[in-house]
Order: sequence, then C-alpha cells, then structure tokens
Amino acid sequence: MNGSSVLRKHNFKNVLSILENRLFSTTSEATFETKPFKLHHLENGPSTTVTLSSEDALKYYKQMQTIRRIETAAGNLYKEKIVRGFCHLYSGQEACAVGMKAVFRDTDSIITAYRAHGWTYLMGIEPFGVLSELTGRKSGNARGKGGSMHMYAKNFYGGNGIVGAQVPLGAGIAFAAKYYGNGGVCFSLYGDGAANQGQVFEAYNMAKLWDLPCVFVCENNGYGMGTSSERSSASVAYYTRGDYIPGIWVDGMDVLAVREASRFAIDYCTNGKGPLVLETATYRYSGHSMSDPGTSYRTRDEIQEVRQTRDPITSFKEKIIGANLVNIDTLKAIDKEVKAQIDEAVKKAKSDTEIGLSELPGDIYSNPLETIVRGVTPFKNLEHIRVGPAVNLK
Ligand SMILES: Cc1ncc(C[n+]2csc(CCOP(=O)(O)OP(=O)(O)O)c2C)c(N)n1
Ligand SMILES: [Mg+2]
Repeated sequence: MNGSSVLRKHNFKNVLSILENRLFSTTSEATFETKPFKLHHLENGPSTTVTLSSEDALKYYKQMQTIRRIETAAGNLYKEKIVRGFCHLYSGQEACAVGMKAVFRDTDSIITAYRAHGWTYLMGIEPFGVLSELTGRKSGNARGKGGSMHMYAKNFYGGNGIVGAQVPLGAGIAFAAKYYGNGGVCFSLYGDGAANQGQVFEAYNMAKLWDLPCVFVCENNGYGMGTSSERSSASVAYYTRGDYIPGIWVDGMDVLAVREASRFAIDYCTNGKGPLVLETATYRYSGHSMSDPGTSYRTRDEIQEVRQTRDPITSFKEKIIGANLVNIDTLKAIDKEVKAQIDEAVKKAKSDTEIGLSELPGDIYSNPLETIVRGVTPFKNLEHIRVGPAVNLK
C-alpha cells in the first residue's frame, strides 16, 4: 500500500468513526484492560485483557443499577420505619456480586453475610420479593419472617448474621458438591472484619485438606463496622491469608475484573485443584447498618472521592460508552425502567399484607421429625407446619 492510500484509508476510518458517533451506532464487542491482579502461590492468573459484548454490557449495567436502586429504596423504607430491625446496604459493592454472578453455572452456589439484598435479586428473586421481605409482608422471599438478613433462592444459602459463620457453611456446601459429584463450586463470602476469625482458618484447612471446590471471597470494603482494616488486621493482604491456599487480589470496583477472576476461580476449582481465596477490593457507601451514619470513623471527603473516581456503576458506564458498546439513550432508558420497577415494587411492598399468626411455626424444618415445636411455651403447644417448599432441598 503506498503512502497516499494509507492516508486515504486512515481518513476514511476517522470519518467513519465520527459518523458512527453522530448516528449513535454501536459496536457489538469491545476489549478492555483490567488493573493487574495480585497473585499468591499462582504462576498464572486471570487474563487482564477482557472482552465484553454489548448484550452483556447492558445486562451488567442493569443488574448493578437495580441493586443500587433496591438499596436506596430499602434505606428510605427504613427511615420511614416501614422496615424494622437490621438493614445492611450493599451500595458501592455492586460490581463484586454482578461480576461473580456473570460466570456462575447452574451448579454453582453462594453464601454470604448480611449484605444479602443484591444477591437475592441476582439469584432469581424479583425486587418485589426482596422489598416485601424487608417490610415483613407475605410476598417476601421468606414470607416476611426472615427480614434483611435471611433471604434465600436456589443455590443461594442466604443471608447470615453471625460474622464469619457462613464461611465454614460455604465449605460444607462445597463438600456437598464434591460428594454429589455435580461439578459445582461454592462461593463463600465474608468481609475484612470476619477475615481474622478462627473459624475461617479452620474452614481453609478442611477445604485444602479435602481439596473442596470452594472460593473463599473476602469482600474487603475497608471497614468492619467502624474499624478500618488497617486497625483490625495485622496483614491486610487478605488474598494471601489462606497461606497454603492460592489467592488472587482483584479490583472489586470493576465488574469485568471480578468476572475474569471468578471465571478463573471456577476453572481452578473444577479442575480438582481445591480451594482458592479471592480478595475483592471494594467500598461501602453507607454506614455499617442503618443505625450507623458511617461518618464518625471516616471523612465525607473519602466517601465522595470514591464516588467520583471509583464508583462501579459510573466507571462501567463511562467505559462502555467510550468504547461505543452502548449508546447513552439506551442506558437512560434502562435507568428509567429500573426506577419504575423499583418504585412499583416499593408501592406493592408497602401495601402487601402480613402472614397470619397461624404460620408462626411454619417451615422451622424442611422435614420436621416431631409434631410439637419444642421449648416454646409450657401453656400452649405449637405444632410444626409446612408451608414450603424449601428452595435448596437436594
Ligand atoms: C460473631 C459475631 N461477632 C460480632 C458481631 C457484630 N458485628 C456485626 S458486623 C461486624 C463487622 C463485620 O465487618 P466485615 O466482615 O468487614 O463486613 P462488612 O460489614 O464490612 O460488610 C461485627 C463485629 C456479629 N454479628 N457476630
Ligand atoms: Mg468490611
């Protein structure tokens, strides 16, 4: 090709891309570079070059926006005193969940701590099922009896309020997958505040001893209640804390990086190599729970800076628009659709009714072996009843 034809081709390309932008036409696939992963006891890690289709871009964007909106709605309902009890929001951490879920297969499971609303939605429950659980109504995911921390779905083992206790349970779910030989991997999530607990290390030990298909995911959002990770942990390199278990550090604000790391983790575990530790570096915008304003142990500037520079939704939006994968109007339409869906779910969650008192002893066990509920009251016996079905019964 001679000089003038190179120039002609180059100009032609420029003109084309300008035209493309003007007409808001989009490309169907784009490639991005993630931040480097940090590796522990691994020779090779996930690929830092990631490919994204426009279809997946829209899917992840919608999922993250939906989680953000559910949490905003939950916070408002709490302030209106319609949601009572505990309420822990996941805002800021959306990319962790959406990135992991993006590569889950039908056989993979997840168990988390008390920031469970977003996961419940991702694992198949409509926002109305989440919000009506929060308001304690009968259409709630657990018929209004579980509340914020106790929501479940197929392959989703909840919502667990005892810090760290879900980690050995996750190892148990992974054990079951290995025992049944179904090829499933369990993602067992915990926070930086749980990462120093003894039971975490006991679970690591068993998981490695038996090479269980378990991904121990430490969602490091920088704080356990009001204590910064630096003040609570002698080593904040949580991805190395499994010692003999290999680990990966990933930018938890980048949905694509989390997706790639999770893909790698599933592949690793299903190849019989045993467990893996995945640290997702993330941030929570809200206080620890609704009773914590979240400003006494960190500055407003710190929160503002994360919002402006690392927000998982805004940064993803900029990325996919910049790559011409989607156009702004489509994203605006998604925003509108999600807002309408959550507004409607809030309305219904407020007006739904509660279950009757007769259901109080319902579903204590999936298979009650005794008729009478033990240890309740000496005056009046309560009988077990099944409303069912249990979502995770094998
Ligand atoms: C066994 C136990 N100890 C203490 C508590 C009180 N508590 C609730 S959350 C929390 C901090 C957990 O922080 P982290 O694991 O970082 O999770 P995050 O809230 O940041 O998501 C503590 C100490 C509890 N629920 N259970
Ligand atoms: Mg934390």
